[in-house]
Amino acid sequence: KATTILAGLCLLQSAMGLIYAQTWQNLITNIENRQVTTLNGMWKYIVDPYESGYYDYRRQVRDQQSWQNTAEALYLAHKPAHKGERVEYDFDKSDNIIVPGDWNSQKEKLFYYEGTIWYYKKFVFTPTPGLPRQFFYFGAANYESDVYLNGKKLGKHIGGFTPFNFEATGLLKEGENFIVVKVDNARGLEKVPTVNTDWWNYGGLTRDVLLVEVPETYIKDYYIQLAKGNSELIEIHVELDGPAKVGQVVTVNIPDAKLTFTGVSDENGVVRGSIKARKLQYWNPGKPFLYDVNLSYNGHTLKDRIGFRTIAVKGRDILVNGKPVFLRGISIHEENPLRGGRAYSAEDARILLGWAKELGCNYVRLAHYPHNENMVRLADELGILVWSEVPVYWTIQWENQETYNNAENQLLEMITRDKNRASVIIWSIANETPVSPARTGFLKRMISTTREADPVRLVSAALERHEKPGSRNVQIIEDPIQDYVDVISFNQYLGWYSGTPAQIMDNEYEINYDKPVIISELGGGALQGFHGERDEIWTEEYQEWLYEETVRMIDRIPQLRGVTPWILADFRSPRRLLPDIQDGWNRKGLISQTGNKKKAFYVLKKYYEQKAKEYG
Ligand code: GCB
Repeated sequence: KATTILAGLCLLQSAMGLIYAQTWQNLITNIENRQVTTLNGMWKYIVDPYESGYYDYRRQVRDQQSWQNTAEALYLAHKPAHKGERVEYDFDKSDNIIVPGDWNSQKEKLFYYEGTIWYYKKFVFTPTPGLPRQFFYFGAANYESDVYLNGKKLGKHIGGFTPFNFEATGLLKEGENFIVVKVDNARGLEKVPTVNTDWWNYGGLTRDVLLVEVPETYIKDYYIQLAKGNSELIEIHVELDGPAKVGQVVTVNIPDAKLTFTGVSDENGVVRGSIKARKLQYWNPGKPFLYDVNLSYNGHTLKDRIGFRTIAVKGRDILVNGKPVFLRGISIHEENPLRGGRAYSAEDARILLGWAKELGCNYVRLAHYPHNENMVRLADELGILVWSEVPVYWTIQWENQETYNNAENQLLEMITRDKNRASVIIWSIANETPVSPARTGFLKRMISTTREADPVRLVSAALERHEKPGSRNVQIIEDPIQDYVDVISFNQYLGWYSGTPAQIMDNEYEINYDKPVIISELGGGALQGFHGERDEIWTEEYQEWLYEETVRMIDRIPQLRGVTPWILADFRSPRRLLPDIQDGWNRKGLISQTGNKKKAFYVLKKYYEQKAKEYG
């Protein structure tokens, strides 16, 4: 009997683990076109490094106990009822912080802080007639979030760069309510990413916080994209959620293409089908076209703007709408160097993608985690192709099942949010991971999950190059994962982490795959404004020379179909310790933290002008 109970407990535990880990299943998409009330703006916050608002002195989680200690459980936001009552916190007397935004760049004393901060906001809720269900939606919060409404727990989310939502129907009161969010950005070996990265661990409610109102049964998510390898067939998949989700009529209308689709939902609330579309105007890089799309159900309409294009690999070519492209790219971190801190706004996205356009890019690598939705929405508008990645970076715990569940959930949250964006063509499942059987097994599972979730887009991973044994200058690409991806990608720092720019041209690549190749990183550091001879490291001249030699050398790789040098702009990293040069910044940017272009910027720009001509 004891074993059955134990088994039952284990099941329960893993079921709870699943609830936490699989938040992607609840994700509401196309948030910007829904009925939302913003909770952005001023919030109160309490720094709680020992998490005493969360754990009691026996380290029991307070919100899992039947009796809640009003004096210490911060999420209750309790106020003393009489002058003798002990309450050991007070949100009203605490400092303010702006949401969205990381805490590190807003508060000097929190610059290096890693741990728990409690966010608190009071707001007035007035129900909207006809929209009886409410959800709290978070664009992202780094890294772990526990959300409480009026003292009641709504849920927990893990992962710092993907959206999530929790239902609040029945718990919101007409009039005043309060929401408390515990955000913890402590790093951990088992987390995704793990303790070791090369970027700043910005903590907090880093993206929008919104209250979303929807009908009782509503369109939760959908997929409206060209079928694989077919430029004349639009595949449609719409998911309803709610008590009446079965047997409902859903319409998808694309007025400018004169197309209408009508379908009836199955026992899971899903409508599946396709429409022939003979005279579509396609979305192309540099020449984007977006159609207005209206999804209707039971008198409610949800709007989106969707581009249609095919994406495929044929031999060594990457084909967009059947035409070979060269991906003139740049890697980008989600950071606004001018302001310092995480990028979060549409304005930030305009600055970053504006710089990429100036450089002559038709493509960007959004490293090393999913960026905010503004970025991909703007890429759709501007006609810039996108590589989108999950933070499976360096040395994740490959043998830990929880780590896998977490990585997979982040992957599925990314795909769920962005699967209708024409700009996104490649899902990347990892960056620079050390080859081992456990790691290869982990990544293979990630690849099959990606293909199941999105059968159309390409899959890749930023892997590594190696020196061919017995040779000093032959670089080989040898990784069992390359057999499973559509595009061979690797990072290479010849002339920086190995050798000098003078030696770059001595190298040759031997790539034994008949697939397109993208170099996902290359580059070197320079302090903008620091000048000297080209062989003096950290000067703009050194970086310029490194770029000149690198583009010459890689241009000899016959399968080369794209490159995303590292990186658009200098970004903060705690690993970068050299005084007067780095001062906590990775200096591989082509643009400085003050927005000034370094000399190497123009080398790459020139290379891209040549590539644009070659590919017409
Ligand atoms: C890499 C990593 C990237 C680092 C970069 C560097 O290979 O993928 O995250 O920032 O090198 O600057 O060393």
